[in-house]
Amino acid sequence: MSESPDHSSLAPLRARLAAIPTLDAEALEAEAVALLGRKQGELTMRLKGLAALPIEEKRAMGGALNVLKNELEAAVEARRAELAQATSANANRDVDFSMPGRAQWPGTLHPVTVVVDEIVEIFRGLGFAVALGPEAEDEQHNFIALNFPPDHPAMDMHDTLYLDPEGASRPVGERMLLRTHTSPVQIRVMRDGPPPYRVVIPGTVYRNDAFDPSHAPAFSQIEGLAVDEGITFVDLKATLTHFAQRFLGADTRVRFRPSFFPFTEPSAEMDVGCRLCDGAGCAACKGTGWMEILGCGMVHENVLRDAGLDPERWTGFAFGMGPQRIAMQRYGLHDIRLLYGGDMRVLTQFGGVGR
Ligand code: 2NM
Repeated sequence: MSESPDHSSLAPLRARLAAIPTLDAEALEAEAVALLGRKQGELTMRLKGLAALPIEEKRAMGGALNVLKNELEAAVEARRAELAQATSANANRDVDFSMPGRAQWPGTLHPVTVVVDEIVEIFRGLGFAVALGPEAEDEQHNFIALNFPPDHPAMDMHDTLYLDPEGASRPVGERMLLRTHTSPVQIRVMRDGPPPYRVVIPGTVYRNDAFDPSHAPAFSQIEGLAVDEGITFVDLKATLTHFAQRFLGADTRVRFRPSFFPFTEPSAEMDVGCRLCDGAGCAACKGTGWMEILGCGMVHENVLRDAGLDPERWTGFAFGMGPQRIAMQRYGLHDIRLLYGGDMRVLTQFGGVGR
């Protein structure tokens, strides 16, 4: 190409060279005739026109036309070859190149996954590691090691999904069940080796509840545990306040209310200022100006002792929260069932991308 003299009268022909149709055999052959046809072809006509030119111009233009003719012939041949290949590759296929493409349908993360990932990332930033454990547990890890008294109502068949009904005859403590919280994983962490521990445990937990607007038989939980020398309620408050402000915004207000759990003493619920009414009181916060976001407390000394830790040396705090409830608060959903069954309206509105 670089050999061809730059002659402006050849520009329109060069433009047609670039535009030779690629996918339409009929149009290609018509253009080949229009350009290179022996009788009326554009190039033939120009070559014939050379006769009228003075000798100097005749030589220059003749050379340029011959170069262009070679290029045009090569280009037409190349397009013919491309077409032949495309045609044979698709010979046995019913391909319609004019059909519009199918719309892309990229997947999204479930809104609960988005919430779980965000929570885990905040605690990872504080030095917490992720720990995981089995969903089929024994009563020992799920209840007894957590300071539940043997007659606690949560251990009733009405509340907990027991596995292997014949195994109900096993000794209390050895019966198998679907874990009702992720706390048994904390027990496993503590029995696995000496403190310090800083772990968060995301996972699915099970209760003997039917689906209704506020209950599901299987749902997610995230719990956390920090045990070390000298950990106090101040560490609990500072850590969980930091979490709330990272998760909901730096201006988020928190309050701790006394509560009760068998495995912590003292125990508390942490509320955050309602974002919808800014604390004034609305339907979302039932007029209180506050929304409960998690439960927490200092690990009960019975739990530490049972896990082989001396409560005079080691202390710790623990907490637990429900990502479905948090996702419902965040996305304004009033029925937990919307988060189950892959409802595309929920997934496309509130789901996230990437992981
Ligand atoms: C909660 C609230 C408060 C908790 C305690 C423990 C353990 F194993 F360390 F004793 N695990 N999880 C805990 C404490 C969980 O969930 C609402």
